[in-house]
Amino acid sequence: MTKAEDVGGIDRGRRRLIAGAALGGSSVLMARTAMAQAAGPLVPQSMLEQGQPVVTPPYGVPSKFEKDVVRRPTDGTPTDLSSWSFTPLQDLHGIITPNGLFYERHHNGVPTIDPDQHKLMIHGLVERPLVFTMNDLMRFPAVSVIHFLECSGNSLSEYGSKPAANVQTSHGLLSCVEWTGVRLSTLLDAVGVKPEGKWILAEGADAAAMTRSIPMEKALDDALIAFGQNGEALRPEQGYPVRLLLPGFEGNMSIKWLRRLKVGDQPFMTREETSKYTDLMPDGKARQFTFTMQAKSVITSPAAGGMIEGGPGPVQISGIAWSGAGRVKKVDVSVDGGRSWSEATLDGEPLPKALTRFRLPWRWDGSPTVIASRVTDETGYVQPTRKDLISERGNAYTYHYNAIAPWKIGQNGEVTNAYAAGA
Ligand SMILES: Nc1nc2c(c(=O)[nH]1)N[C@H]1C(S)=C(S)[C@@H](COP(=O)(O)O)O[C@H]1N2
Ligand SMILES: [Mo]
Repeated sequence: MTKAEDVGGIDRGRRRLIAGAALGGSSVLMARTAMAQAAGPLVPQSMLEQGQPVVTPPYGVPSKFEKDVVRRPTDGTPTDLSSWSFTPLQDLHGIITPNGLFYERHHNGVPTIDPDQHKLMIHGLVERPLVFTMNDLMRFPAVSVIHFLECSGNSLSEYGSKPAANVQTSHGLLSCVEWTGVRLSTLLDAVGVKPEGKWILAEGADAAAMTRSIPMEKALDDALIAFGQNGEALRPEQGYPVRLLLPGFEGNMSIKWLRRLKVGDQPFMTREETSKYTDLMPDGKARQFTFTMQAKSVITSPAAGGMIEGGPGPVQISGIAWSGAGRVKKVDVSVDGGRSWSEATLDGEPLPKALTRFRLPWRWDGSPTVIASRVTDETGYVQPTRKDLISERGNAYTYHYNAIAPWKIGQNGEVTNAYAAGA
């Protein structure tokens, strides 16, 4: 067939469609029903009935068949005000977390803030203390960047004797979105930091009034005053209308509902810093200001809490890797309990301080085994085993767990956390 005839064919088809539409939608459906009956039972019901019109609903939601793909709360806190919920990593595909599935960690609930009333003050050791409205902030040059956010308490269950039953609760205090905002360095330029200004106190406008001390070096590097999340405004849970984002640092420092930045000459030693976000070492010393989230990876499919459906055969192993220190360099995957490792394929060029998706096709022969992933980042740091991590840090440690996560595959295809299974 020549190209001209080809185009003619499409044209003829389109004319027929237009004629059908002129007769009205119902006669098109009737004609199709007759065709469908002639064609036999393979024609799905969805071709025989009218679909939903546009803007049903005005703000789109996932298919009703995806109703189980949701954040799940922890069962570990007595109140849902100071609590957290986990991202369903096992159900996600690439590196971006949909906004409705972003993990949550609130110390005193989610405040309701009118963006027209909200203000951000920058004061302390600066030449010109300033108060910015949201409108003021929007007039500065902005950037959009993809970064993960991980709570330093992510995977803390894996230190103890009761490791999590599924990957959502073992690794789900982790999300990754495209953030939009103004570089903090741009705003610091506007206020003029005095030479003795070395630390910044960041304060949230929630009932917890959360505060953390931010080193000036980070503030001038890639810190972001973020108001956008995956192309739309921040969700209330993520700090609407504006939050601090410190790429690669422990989630706690990315203060939500940001209302104040105060420049000082030393760390402010807030409550978070003197008690909770300090790591106790085996020698009794405390590791304070452990800001950077070290490299970590996890297989999300097949993963603990799931199943290999349909028995032995090809299985696409897939997971995520990330590093607060920069880019992922490589990910190795073992399908024999760590005896041998093969390099996984990475989806495109890894982005700094963002999730990287890795994949490895595998043929499961149906016998029980243990699968695991191990990341190496661009600094050369290699993700440790749990044994090595614990022998270095001891058991009093609660935060910054980043060891290799081994998943056990049973004869029936059931996938369980190998630590929970005693491996
Ligand atoms: N104002 C304020 N900022 C906050 C918190 C909070 O409770 N209040 N929680 C912190 C903690 S511990 C984490 S891990 C992240 C969680 O951000 P997310 O809820 O958007 O996932 O926000 C941090 N910033
Ligand atoms: Mo956190």
